[in-house]
Amino acid sequence: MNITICCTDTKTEPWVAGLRAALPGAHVSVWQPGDPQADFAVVWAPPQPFLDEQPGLKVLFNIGAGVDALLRLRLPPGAQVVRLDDAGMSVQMAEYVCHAVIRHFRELDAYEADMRGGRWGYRKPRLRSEFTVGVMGLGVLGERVARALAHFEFPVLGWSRSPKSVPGVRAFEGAGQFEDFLAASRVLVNLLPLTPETENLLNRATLSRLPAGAYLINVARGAHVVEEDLLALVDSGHLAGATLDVFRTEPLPAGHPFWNHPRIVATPHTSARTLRDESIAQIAGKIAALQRGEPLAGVVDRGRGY
Ligand code: NDP
Ligand code: OXD
Repeated sequence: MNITICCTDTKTEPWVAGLRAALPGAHVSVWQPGDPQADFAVVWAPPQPFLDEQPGLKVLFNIGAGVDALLRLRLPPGAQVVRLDDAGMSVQMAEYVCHAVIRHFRELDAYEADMRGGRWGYRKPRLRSEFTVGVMGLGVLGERVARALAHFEFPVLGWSRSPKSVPGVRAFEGAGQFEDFLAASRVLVNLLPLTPETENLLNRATLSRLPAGAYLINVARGAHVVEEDLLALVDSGHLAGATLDVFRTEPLPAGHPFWNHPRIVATPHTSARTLRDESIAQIAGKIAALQRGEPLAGVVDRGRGY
């Protein structure tokens, strides 16, 4: 069995070593132009010539949860695309989102500014019952985030394409229930995949449906949000602010208004990182399952886009 690795912006040697250790019978190498055909590929943002030279690939293992960038390429027609299925990401995402929600709810940013300014002062406690958090996307990451928020006793809503039942979460589904979901969400968390249906979904019209003073947390993809519309709504006061981990252009360009905006917290696409050891174990486990003829979890539906 041949496994080729083609991951942009990734130190590949540890992946080679890890996969060799996990699958001792496999030939594992980093792709070079002209290499022989491989059975499986481990990829992140591969260049198109790699895919064109490897038409016989059976499976492309994407070392991330989101496959939007991969699906924009011309893929080997018979290859399955398999995304990382949690592999240590959902707990990171739950930490990040709960931190952002609690920081906003408890006004910790204002307390930090007070302490830096030498001011000792209390704010009136906010009512948790008025801080309904709406989670867009109830998949591997969204469901974990929604459950974690429910542990803190926030009222939690979830929105997905198909009906979902998650304990402690009021579920909304499909385009028909989107406006009601937005209208009830004082904090909106985006954990949708980026697809033709979800691109630019957070725009002036949809963000205006949120209650006055609402807060946005975007941890999915920058292209879900029309950035000028978000800025205009924050500047007008309709939105209290935003925590953004992802941007239309990454790295965030110098001079972009998000860098220094007083009501926007920005982080460099780091809310849930790919963990190498967990990912290698998952990929090796899936290859072994395939060899035994078992079905795989995390296979992407190319038509649906996630
Ligand atoms: P999943 O594919 O497991 O879940 C996607 C969820 O979105 C599902 O609940 C799905 O509904 C819902 N959904 C998809 N399309 C629509 C639609 N048109 N309308 C309503 N709901 C929709 O994805 P993950 O939870 O694993 O990951 C989500 C995204 O998070 C990734 O695609 C990636 O972009 C981003 N991400 C960001 C990271 C970061 O560091 N910032 C790290 C990892 C991921 P249904 O259940 O009905 O199918
Ligand atoms: C992912 C990401 O999709 O890191 O895994 O954004």
